[in-house]
Amino acid sequence: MWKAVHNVSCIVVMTYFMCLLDTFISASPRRRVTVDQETPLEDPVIIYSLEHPNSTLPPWGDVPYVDVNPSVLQSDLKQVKEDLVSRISELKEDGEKLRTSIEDSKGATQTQITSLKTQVFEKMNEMQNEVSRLGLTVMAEDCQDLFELGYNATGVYYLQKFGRQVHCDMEIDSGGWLVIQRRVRVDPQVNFDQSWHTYKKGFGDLESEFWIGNEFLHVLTNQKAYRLAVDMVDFEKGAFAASYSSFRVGNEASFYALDLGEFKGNTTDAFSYHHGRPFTSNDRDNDLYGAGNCASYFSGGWWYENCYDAHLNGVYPEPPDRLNASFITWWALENNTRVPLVLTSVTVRVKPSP
Ligand SMILES: *[C@@H]1O[C@H](CO)[C@@H](O)[C@H](O)[C@H]1NC(C)=O
Ligand SMILES: *[C@@H]1O[C@H](CO)[C@@H](O)[C@H](O)[C@H]1NC(C)=O
Ligand SMILES: *[C@@H]1O[C@H](CO)[C@@H](O)[C@H](O)[C@H]1NC(C)=O
Ligand SMILES: *[C@@H]1O[C@H](CO)[C@@H](O)[C@H](O)[C@H]1NC(C)=O
Ligand SMILES: *[C@@H]1O[C@H](CO)[C@@H](O)[C@H](O)[C@H]1NC(C)=O
Ligand SMILES: [Ca+2]
Repeated sequence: MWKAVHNVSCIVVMTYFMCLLDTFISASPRRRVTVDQETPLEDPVIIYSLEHPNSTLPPWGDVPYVDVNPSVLQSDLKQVKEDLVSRISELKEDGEKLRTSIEDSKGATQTQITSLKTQVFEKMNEMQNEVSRLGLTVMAEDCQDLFELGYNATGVYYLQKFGRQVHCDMEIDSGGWLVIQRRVRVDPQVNFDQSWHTYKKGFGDLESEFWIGNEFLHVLTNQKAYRLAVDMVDFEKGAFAASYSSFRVGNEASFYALDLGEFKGNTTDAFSYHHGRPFTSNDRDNDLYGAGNCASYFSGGWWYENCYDAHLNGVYPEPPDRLNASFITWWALENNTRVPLVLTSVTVRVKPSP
């Protein structure tokens, strides 16, 4: 009897699962989804092999971005979908038989029937929740997706789509923020005077100071529209905030060119000076400074022009002063005079545009 009841609930759950598959196929040709063709289609839960955020985390920095051949993925999903269609029509027949046999059963009391109905609905809800959770886990593209799944703790998560870890801030400004750069006082400080290759792949420690990596920035900010926020603390003047309505990083052929939207904040719009600029590192001079390389001159890779108004990858100011132009700096205005903010704390974070 229970098997039959279970099958009825499967009809509903399978139909729901079909919708999820439709979403994958129409909206997401580039997702990294592991399809297990060998597994019998009894239970939608095992069609995808999933990694829990806590499971064997690959070492930070060494994991290459995994690109998926969209046509292979599409055809795998088509096969799964066809199998599901035939499985669902089988289940519909089973369900019809069950309905007939329940109508025919003379012995069942009203209480027994009510209890049976309750069980069916409970099972349905349970499985729908599970399928919905799995669907979204497979699709998680950033911290906002994880946040919507109920992961509400700030910390390091594994994003299966990219085969890498990210640091998510789930508290500030409604949560769902993916941190792309952070500067804090640690011992020893992370060295931000790095090569093109190191900036490309990212470096540092996701729990303290890091640069997330230019290649990841490019891929991330081209999967959907993002906005950017910068939290900073000057060593004497306290906290300031800057945000930009959009943020996108070009591919390596463009030297990871920076595309910034409109500024908001309680400091000056220093970052816009770098809008449209390619990235420069100590071994790749793409800046507009004729006499040398800004990254070598001021230390740290950045979207330099000639050279900077914002310089968040500079040397950690220890001890801080306002005279050393290699320090982490954001040029502000005070009484119409340009003043460098010298920063002892910076967080740069992104979140999908509303
Ligand atoms: C995940 O890892 C964190 C930190 O190591 C731990 O506190 C937590 O209990 C783990 N959660 C699960 C579900 O394993
Ligand atoms: C985070 O999620 C847990 C478990 O779902 C919940 O108990 C808790 O209230 C949530 N915390 C916040 C701040 O929303
Ligand atoms: C700027 O805004 C941030 C974030 O709201 C706030 O913490 C900070 O105190 C503000 N600073 C000034 C100088 O108003
Ligand atoms: C600025 O700071 C860096 C790192 O501490 C140091 O190497 C450099 O000599 C300083 N420059 C000046 C002009 O003080
Ligand atoms: C700006 O003006 C205020 C008020 O007159 C003064 O306290 C402050 O020192 C000035 N700041 C600068 C950088 O001159
Ligand atoms: Ca130059």
